[in-house]
Amino acid sequence: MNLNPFARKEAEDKIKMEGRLPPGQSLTNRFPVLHYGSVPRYDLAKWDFRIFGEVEEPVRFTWDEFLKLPMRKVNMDIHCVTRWSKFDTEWEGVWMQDLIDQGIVKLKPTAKHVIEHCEFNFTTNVDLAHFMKPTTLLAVKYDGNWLDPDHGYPLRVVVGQFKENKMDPDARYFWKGGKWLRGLEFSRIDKPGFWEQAGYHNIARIWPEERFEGGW
Ligand SMILES: Nc1nc2c(c(=O)[nH]1)N[C@H]1C(S)=C(S)[C@@H](COP(=O)(O)O)O[C@H]1N2
Ligand SMILES: [Mo]
Repeated sequence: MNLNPFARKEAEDKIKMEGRLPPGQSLTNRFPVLHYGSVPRYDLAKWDFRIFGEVEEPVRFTWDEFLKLPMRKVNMDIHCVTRWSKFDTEWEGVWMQDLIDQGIVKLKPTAKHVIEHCEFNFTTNVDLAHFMKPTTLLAVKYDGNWLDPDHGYPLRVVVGQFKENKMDPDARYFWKGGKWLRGLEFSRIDKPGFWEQAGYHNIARIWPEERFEGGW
């Protein structure tokens, strides 16, 4: 931890010069915790994860089975609608496209939206095209360690953007990544989730500041 009071600002200025600081955001070196409700505790022997909806065959994974899926490491910038951004974060997990390429999941052509189903009936929704991007990961590790309970242990979705693809017009705010993920529903129709129903923007692109529906 750098204790120089100007260090945060200096780091932010550097990121800004690189064109990586979206409008209305500021850099944090911390990792804030944000969610509604309480943090679930798990017995991983009883945990499972399901993929259902517009798929040829619904699939269910135990924790051991999930860990045998192909894993990738990705480095991304993440941007929270509450105006903090965190740069060069490293995640490890499953990229949906790998499951499709390996025939583990077969989508029906009618699949157009993805609903992330989390513990306590929390959901969030993303269009299929965005969900399939390499910037959307089903993450089990952050910074080389298993996720903290607060940050979604044992599995969460992460949405971010690659620094090489700065100002990615399609990048989404971090709330589109559900913590404590238990299922993915591929759907014909869109189903606005918890924050979306509370007034947050349904699409939630960062660069045009799609924070709230109606732009308030
Ligand atoms: N299950 C669940 N996932 C959630 C939320 C939530 O309330 N419940 N909040 C979202 C919001 S608003 C944000 S900003 C991020 C925060 O992730 P973090 O706590 O790891 O920073 O998680 C998202 N995922
Ligand atoms: Mo958030």
